[in-house]
Amino acid sequence: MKGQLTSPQVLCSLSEKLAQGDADKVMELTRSALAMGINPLTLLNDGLIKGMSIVGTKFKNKELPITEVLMASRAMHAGLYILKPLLSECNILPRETIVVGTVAGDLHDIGKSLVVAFLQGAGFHVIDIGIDVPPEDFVEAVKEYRPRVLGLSALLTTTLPAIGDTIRKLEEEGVRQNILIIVGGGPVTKSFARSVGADLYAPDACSAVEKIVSALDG
Ligand code: B1M
Repeated sequence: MKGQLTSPQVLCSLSEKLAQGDADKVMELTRSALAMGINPLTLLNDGLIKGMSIVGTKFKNKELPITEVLMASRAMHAGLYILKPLLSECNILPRETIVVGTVAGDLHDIGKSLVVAFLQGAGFHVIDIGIDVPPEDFVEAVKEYRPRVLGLSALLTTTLPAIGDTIRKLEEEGVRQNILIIVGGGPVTKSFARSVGADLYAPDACSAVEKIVSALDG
């Protein structure tokens, strides 16, 4: 039938358009797929999340510039905007909650936002608490949102100590033990992560998803 896509073709097209950062097309295809009777969870997993994982792999292999990753993230949000109410109606809850922020004194946002986009792309419920976040605010966020994972980002050598300060504050306030802490950002290394008592370290946004998924599933 001319012009009519089958369900697998719509899903394939959806992940392709998402990877290309075409938000309008993603919205259109999401609506058509729903009209065809495709289940919202199938659309999320086999359309949006699949598209974002293609982007993640290309970005990791340095085959895709940041600008295009951010466009893909925008397209992901466009699709999620339509799907979210339907997913919550079906009681389909996202994966674990993750709180992410850039530590005190640090205004760098882009890397952290990519981490957030990829985590959302992998189906996590992510609460981005922003930049220049003091240890007390991380503690408050952990108390309020009760995340399974906390992500700390730092881009400056001078703000690295704030990662350690934050972890100490979480310990002092008795909210450290039930969360996995992942750290990352330019000057952060695996040995630094270990030295401040973080559970996980990721050098890039895509590895952050892989590390978290394997720590939670493993
Ligand atoms: Co700034 N800056 N900056 N800056 N800046 C750097 C980081 C710097 C390396 C530039 C340089 O000198 N070559 C340098 C830091 C040197 C150091 O300390 N080692 C630097 C400096 C010195 C400064 C200022 C002090 C400059 C000044 O005022 N004299 C100042 C500090 C302000 C502050 O924070 N208090 C400053 C300011 C700024 C701007 C505001 C102008 C702007 C930020 C705008 C914004 O974010 N909205 C800015 C920018 C853009 C940069 C560069 C050019 C780009 C950073 C970036 O977005 N990279 C940067 C130089 C560079 O990196 N080439 C630089 C792209 C991004 C995708 O990568 O953030 O590394 P990145 O994130 C990666 C990984 O690190 C990892 O995944 C991401 C994606 O794969 N990752 C995580 C990050 N967080 C993670 C968390 C995780 C896991 C992985 O788990 C939770």
